[in-house]
Formats: sequence, structure tokens, C-alpha cells
Amino acid sequence: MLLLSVLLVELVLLTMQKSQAFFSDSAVSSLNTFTAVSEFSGSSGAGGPSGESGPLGPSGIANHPVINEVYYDVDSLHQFIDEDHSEWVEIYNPLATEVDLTGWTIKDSQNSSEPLGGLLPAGNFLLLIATDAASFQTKWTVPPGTILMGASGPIGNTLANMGDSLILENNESEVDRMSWGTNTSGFISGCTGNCPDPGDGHSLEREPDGFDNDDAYDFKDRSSPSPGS
Ligand SMILES: [Ca+2]
Ligand SMILES: [Ca+2]
Ligand SMILES: [Ca+2]
Ligand SMILES: [Ca+2]
Repeated sequence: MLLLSVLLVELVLLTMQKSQAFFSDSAVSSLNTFTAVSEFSGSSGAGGPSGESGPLGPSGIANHPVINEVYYDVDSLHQFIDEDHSEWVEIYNPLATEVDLTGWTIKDSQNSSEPLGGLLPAGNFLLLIATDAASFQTKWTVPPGTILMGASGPIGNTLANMGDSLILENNESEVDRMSWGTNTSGFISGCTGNCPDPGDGHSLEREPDGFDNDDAYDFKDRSSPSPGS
């Protein structure tokens, strides 16, 4: 009788161990599936500081349009009316297919939102500028094919030199974000105290274009900004 009881208890324990193993495997599997689905959907999912989708693969190139370069600290050579009307943001499409930017917006840390729109061809750049296209090209050389889009006024509530952030959204679903200086909300890593903050006349640009690990050092300090390339 005792032997039978011991055998029974062991049998129960074995069954419990097996079912635990089954459940833990299952949890890991469903987590992986969720991450992969959210990456392929190109919309919000696990991975970023506020749930943006992660990079596509080991190359680190995003599988969605990104905020690729930001010129927020204007030097005297590149001023139009004033600093606020001279800032620009470069959006890059690293995909092999065009992306319809209808319903997309970009906003700064004050939640001041600027609409985008139109088709962004594969491998192409869109420049959101705070002046008109003709004026812009008197101070910057822009490669043919680059899309120039004028903001309604200053970009966001202007791009503060001390620190600010930019968030790219597709119909209110976050696609990408970045920040600089005192604003550290743009990245998971890379900002100790403050985020990198290049000086007057410099830009921050992803290297290579489209590189996105949600780390502040995805961006490099550019003394010669490159709008449209
Ligand atoms: Ca500025
Ligand atoms: Ca701002
Ligand atoms: Ca990102
Ligand atoms: Ca560029």
C-alpha cells in the first residue's frame, strides 16, 4: 500500500513537471510570435521606448520609414527668416516598396503635430522644411527626386536646441522616435544624463541611413548635414 502511494505521488509530480514545461515553452513561443508579427506589421508593437516596432534584422536597418536626420541647431549661413523657419527633418524609406504617408504625422515634445502625406518611394527621402522649396534650395543642395514638403510654420513647436524629441506616427500609431540634449525620451539606451547634442550648424543623422536600434548612437554628429541623401 505504501509502495503504491509513493508511486502515485511520483506519477503526479512527473505529470506536473511535464505540464509546467509545456506551459513555459508555450509562453516563450507566443512572445516570439507577437514580436515577429508586430515587426512585419510595421506599426506599434514591442521593442521601442514607447512600443515602436523594432529593426528588421542583424543589419539594424528598420523595416519602416524613419526619422533619419534632424537639423535643429541652425548656423548663420543657413538661416532664412529666423532659426525656427530654417530647421528641417529628413524622413527616409529603407523599404523596397513605396510607402503611402497619408495620415502620417511628425510631432515634437510639445505634441505640436505636422501632417505628412503623399507617396515616399523605396529608398527615397522626404524633407520636412519650415520654408518654401525654392528658398530652401538657395542654401542647401538637394538631390533630384527628394520630396520637399513645407510645414505650416515652424516644425512642431520649433525644435529646441537644448533638448527636444521627434515622434513619427502612422494614423496615431507610433512608428519611430528620437531625441537630443536634455530630452532623453527618444531612445532605450545611449543617453547618460543627456542625449548627444551636436553644436551650431551640425545635424544628427542615422549611420547608415535607416539604422535603428533605438540607441542614441544610431545617430552621428554631422558637421556637413546632408538633406536628401
Ligand atoms: Ca532650433
Ligand atoms: Ca519643440
Ligand atoms: Ca526607432
Ligand atoms: Ca541625410
